[in-house]
Amino acid sequence: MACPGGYESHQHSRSCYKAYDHWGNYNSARATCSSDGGTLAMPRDAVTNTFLINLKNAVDPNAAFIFGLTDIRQEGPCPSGYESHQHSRSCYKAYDQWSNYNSARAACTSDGGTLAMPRDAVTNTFLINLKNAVDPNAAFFFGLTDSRQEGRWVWEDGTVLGIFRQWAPRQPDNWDNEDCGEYRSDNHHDASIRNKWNDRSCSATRKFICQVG
Ligand SMILES: [Ca+2]
Ligand SMILES: [Ca+2]
Repeated sequence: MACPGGYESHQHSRSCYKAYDHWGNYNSARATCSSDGGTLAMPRDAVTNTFLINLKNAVDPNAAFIFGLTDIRQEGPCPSGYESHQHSRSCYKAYDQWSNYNSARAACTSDGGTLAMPRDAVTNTFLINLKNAVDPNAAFFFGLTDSRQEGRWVWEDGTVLGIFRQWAPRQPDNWDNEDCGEYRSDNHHDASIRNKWNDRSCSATRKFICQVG
């Protein structure tokens, strides 16, 4: 069986598996697997379970590893005004109102969510389309900040920014102490930075995108 790069083939379960040597929570791990074209691993029988145990232990015998079993309800209606996105299994809303980062975060919290976290290209594109339908001329905050430690970018759920990033050229530049992530507008006069990420002052006034689930 042909497997994607870094994955090992397992004949018994007719699947390919990879034990990732980096840290994530359940949702970010699920998103990583999804962007590989798969899912979190499902050890449905003893043979597969043993294979996965050996695989994870070869990568790190000291770490705990998440696999694909949950009692979270994975599908369901989104809150009012939110759009469902199957790939990331979350709901998103681009707010057509101006706010600084902390007030935007509070608005998302009161919806039961967080500022949106575009962790992969598919989700990033979805959010770009969502915000541009609301206002192609505005910049929008999303849930990424380096306010706790300069240069260490962390998503709103506390996980560290991974390989996927869509900064505009020469960003983040921390110009005048910028610690909060924004999307540049779709109609920015400089076409090379349209819809790209920029670090912006957290006290700046921007529109914003929330995520629930
Ligand atoms: Ca900064
Ligand atoms: Ca900047």
